[in-house]
Amino acid sequence: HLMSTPSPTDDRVNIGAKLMHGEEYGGHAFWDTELFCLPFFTWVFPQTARNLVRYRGHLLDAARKNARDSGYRGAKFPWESADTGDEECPAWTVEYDGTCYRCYVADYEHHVTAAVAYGLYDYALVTGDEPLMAEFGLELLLETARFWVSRMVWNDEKKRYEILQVTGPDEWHEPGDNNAYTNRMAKWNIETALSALARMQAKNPDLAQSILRRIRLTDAEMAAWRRQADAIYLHGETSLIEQFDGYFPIPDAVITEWDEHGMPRMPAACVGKKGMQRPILKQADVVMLMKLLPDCYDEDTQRINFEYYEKRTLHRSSLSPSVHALMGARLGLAEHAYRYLERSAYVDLDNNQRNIREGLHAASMGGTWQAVVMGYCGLHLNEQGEPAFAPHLPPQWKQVRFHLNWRGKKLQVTVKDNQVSAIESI
Ligand code: IFM
Repeated sequence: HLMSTPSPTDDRVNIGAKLMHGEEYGGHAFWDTELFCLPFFTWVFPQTARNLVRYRGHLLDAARKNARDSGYRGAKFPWESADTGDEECPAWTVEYDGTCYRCYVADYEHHVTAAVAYGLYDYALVTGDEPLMAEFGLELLLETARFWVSRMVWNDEKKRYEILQVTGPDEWHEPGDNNAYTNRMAKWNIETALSALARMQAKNPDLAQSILRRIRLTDAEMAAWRRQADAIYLHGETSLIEQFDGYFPIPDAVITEWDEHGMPRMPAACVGKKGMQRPILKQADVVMLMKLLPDCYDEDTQRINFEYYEKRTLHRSSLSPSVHALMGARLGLAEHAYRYLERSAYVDLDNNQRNIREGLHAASMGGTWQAVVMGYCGLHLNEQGEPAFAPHLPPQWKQVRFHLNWRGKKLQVTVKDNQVSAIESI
């Protein structure tokens, strides 16, 4: 199903959240593409991945216009994207019972911009696609960084930069100040853009210079970026991380019951409460951050946050279980995390989100692949930038076999008894 919409020959198509199988979300592309689906293509079908990344490259000018229209600088990608790159997310939706609902996600969910940058950067890292970085990749990283710099405000009392009125991946707390995921990804975006620029300056100074001239980026502006990235508020990088300012004081409640599909039920104390009145999350937020930037958090911190937020996450978005499956496997909780893998893999077969009438779940499919290959089999890039594995197979699996495309070579990888072999295949 994942293969049904992106194309190895067409860089003007993307992956609708419901693939070709339903009308929900109008076929629009979300952050689902970069963070959930793209890794599968990057590692297995890099030509298709390249086209998915180029899709965003074509829409860089539209993203610059989106930023300007919202009063920011740089490039701000839309929450929902289609051919023009304009924001396609409706401000109002009509619900099944005929009532109208004011939808704020496009107003507050700015984290999609960091996701686009992350997907591109990860694709380039894995494939070594320098021509793409030269063509528009570096420019996209710099322009998205510029957006984040303009999105921050200085808090003079606390002597730090902040991002106010924003929603992270968990859409049930909308909006909050200093969402930990968004602030950290903004910092990542700025720092990554600057280090990618430094690498290009060392390798191809003329090209780097011409990109800087084209986007009128000066040393003085970049020095200010560095200061802002250093001074953005992060809720700490060790121990329990507060999802956003004011999350911890919300009267606490934890999940204690599950339905027949193993999906958590809303704690009784929270029934009838909404948004900021309850601590229950729709989907992984801090845990998602640790999945994306594992090197920024030590193992204890990852475990503490996984265990805390797991008890408060309802997984009402199909994007959520695969993140918990992957993180659980990485943290050595392979058996415990297996329930999340099942929820992700069977989302459409079991209809465990109860919305199959609206279409299949693309992000769940990409997330399931990542949970198996990157979580249970532990695929990652090692310090030399080569594929490496740290498997944690659950006891009920004897062996896992899958294919990768590593820089033009087709590899057949077998993980058995936690030993890995990779042979070139035709
Ligand atoms: O992008 C997701 C979002 O995170 C949760 N609601 C559905 C969107 C499309 O899948």
